[in-house]
Amino acid sequence: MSLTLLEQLEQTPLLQDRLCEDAVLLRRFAFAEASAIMAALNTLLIHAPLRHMLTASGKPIAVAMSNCGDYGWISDRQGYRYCAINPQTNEPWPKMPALFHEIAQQAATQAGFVNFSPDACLINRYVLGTRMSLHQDKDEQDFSQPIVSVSLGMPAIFLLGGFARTDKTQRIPLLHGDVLVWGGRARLRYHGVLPLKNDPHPLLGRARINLTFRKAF
Ligand code: MD3
Ligand code: FE
Repeated sequence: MSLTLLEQLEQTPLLQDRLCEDAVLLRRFAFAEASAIMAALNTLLIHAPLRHMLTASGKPIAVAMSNCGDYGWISDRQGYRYCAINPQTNEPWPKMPALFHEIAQQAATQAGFVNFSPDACLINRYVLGTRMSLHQDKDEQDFSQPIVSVSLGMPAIFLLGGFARTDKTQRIPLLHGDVLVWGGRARLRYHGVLPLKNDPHPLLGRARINLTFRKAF
């Protein structure tokens, strides 16, 4: 019996992959905690529902988003920024579950970034066809702090670029439970996600969730 590349990756145990200087892919790092993460997520999303925020030009963002933690990343006609209040509910964002903080901190440590204490967790939901175009994450105060991302549900092809938008990109499949850590020299690399293909996941169905942990301030 032969397996597809994705099936082979699915069966790969914990594997650490250096993507470029200061970027580490921890395959399956959050796999065992995935159902606990989803349970905590479903509860907090009741209080801060996923929605399509608007860009400064007034267009809705394709990825549905929410946040937990002390600060949340928001976009509206005024632009992008971190905010302690959810403008949709006028309430603070739900508390970051201890499990989330723990996984992010352990992943950062594993990748060589000790004492990472994220104050913001952006929750991204992708459905069929949803993509995220190439961008840099530069709304945080201190670029010496890493970013940790946790992928759940349907697989996605992640685009890893360089320091200019037009630099050539590498394609990296991200699977359920995979964790990425970006710091140091990789922190301001361009990156994005190709349109999601139909490959329903047993736990999440036709959706992909990505959590990004940051220190906003
Ligand atoms: C590389 N999210 O929310 S996670 C984002 O899959 C974002 O939802 C994507 O890009 C997603 O901003 C990609 C991987 C990631 C996150 C942050 C990075 C890669 C990064 C910061 C710098 C360089
Ligand atoms: Fe990003």
